[in-house]
Amino acid sequence: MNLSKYLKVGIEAAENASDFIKTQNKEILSIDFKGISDLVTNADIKSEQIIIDKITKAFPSHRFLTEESGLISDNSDFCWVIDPIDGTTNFVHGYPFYSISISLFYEELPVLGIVKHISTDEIYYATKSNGAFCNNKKIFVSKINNLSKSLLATGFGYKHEEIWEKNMILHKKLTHLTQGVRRAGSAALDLCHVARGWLDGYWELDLNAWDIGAGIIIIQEAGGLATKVNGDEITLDDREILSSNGIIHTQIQKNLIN
Ligand code: LIP
Repeated sequence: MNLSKYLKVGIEAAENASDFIKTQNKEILSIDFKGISDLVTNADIKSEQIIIDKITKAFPSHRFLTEESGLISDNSDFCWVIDPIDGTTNFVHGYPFYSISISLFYEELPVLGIVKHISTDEIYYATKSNGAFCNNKKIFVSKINNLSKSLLATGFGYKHEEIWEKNMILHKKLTHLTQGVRRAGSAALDLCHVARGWLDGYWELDLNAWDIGAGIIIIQEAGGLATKVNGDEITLDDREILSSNGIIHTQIQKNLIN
């Protein structure tokens, strides 16, 4: 399947939304709460509309799964999975680690992923079997082969319940076994940093498809692995992810499971 026309429109949509988000700042934002610390702003809503309008104009029959609107239409093999601002809490505070994540799934499998790091103007993208890129430069995962020499990342959902408590314990355990575990607050960017070899692995246990859709294929095309914690293939319905350079995948996995 030639994916270049989908990539072109996807990148234009991400850049249009990014240009809009750059005009927004905490002084003018209207902020709402989806949960105690789960924020949504007018910028999340507007960014999502800019992306959906751009893609729908080019591919009117395609369906969408988005953070702010959920599932839009259901009769196409093509599904665009969108997080209009991944790392909204960071964005609201002006902490420069938030992104736009756009992915395309064909028959439930990822074929294209785009992540725009707005504050650094870096755009990551990958299409099936064509490799992964950052600003048009090919990227590859690291070659670290031992957990004790690795730098990892993780994240925590908004519900401070059983899974949150469990991952706090795993964060401490893996911090002890590695050179450190970062928690920066945008799953999409954490996955891209594994893809470019800045991190050697990233896991999270309470996530949504739109947080990880693009990062999954960007890591796979950069030579890494992205699976469920038990190693099974990850699908849009899964709410957890374990990603790595592939070499230390089982070393991380066995410490997350046991
Ligand atoms: C965020 C993720 C992050 C996770 C946060 C939140 P959002 O997505 O990117 O990894 O730890 O809890 O889910 O809500 O900013 O789109």
